[in-house]
Amino acid sequence: MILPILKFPDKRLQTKAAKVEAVDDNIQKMIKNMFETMYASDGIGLAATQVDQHLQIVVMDVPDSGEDYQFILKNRNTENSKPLTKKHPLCFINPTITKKEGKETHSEGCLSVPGYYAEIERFNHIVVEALDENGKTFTLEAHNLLAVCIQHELDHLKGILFIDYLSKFKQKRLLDKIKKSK
Ligand code: QAP
Ligand code: CO
Repeated sequence: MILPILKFPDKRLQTKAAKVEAVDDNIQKMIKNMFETMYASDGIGLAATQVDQHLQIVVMDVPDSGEDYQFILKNRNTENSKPLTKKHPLCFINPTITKKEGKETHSEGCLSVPGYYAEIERFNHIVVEALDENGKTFTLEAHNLLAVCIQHELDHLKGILFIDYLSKFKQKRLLDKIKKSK
């Protein structure tokens, strides 16, 4: 089931998500719907907050970056029919970042702010601890776009949008543009 995505400046995007108490059937159904919604909108990450469910759940599927792309090209003969990106569906429940290193700026977008992109400073290397879709604890070391995406999605669970990091001037310009287009 594809769920409607809240769009900025909807105030519900500022809600702080509650911890998931138990990864039960209902939670697993919600995760399935979130993946469906993310893929249907060509997204690489989606937080439960964005579909008006204020629980600490994030789904993600970040296409491979530079090195993996080279790996696929090297194996061209055997992997000819495969697309240049591999599917890496990841689900984070009750996530916490335990290590962050190396600041860099990346271009970010958001399904809740369609058509708008901005350069945001984030950590380039992180370690995140979370539960997976079966309620099992895992620890993941992430770099580059995947690390950026995790930070972006965890912000959603705290009610923070990437545009909150922009100057008041840029925020007002964006708001004016959205109001005009309505
Ligand atoms: C967060 O965002 C992210 O404007 C995930 O018209 C994005 O999936 C983190 C999207 C980039 C780091 C870098 C945005 C789709 C998807 C749009 C998304 C749009 C259609 C955004
Ligand atoms: Co977003």
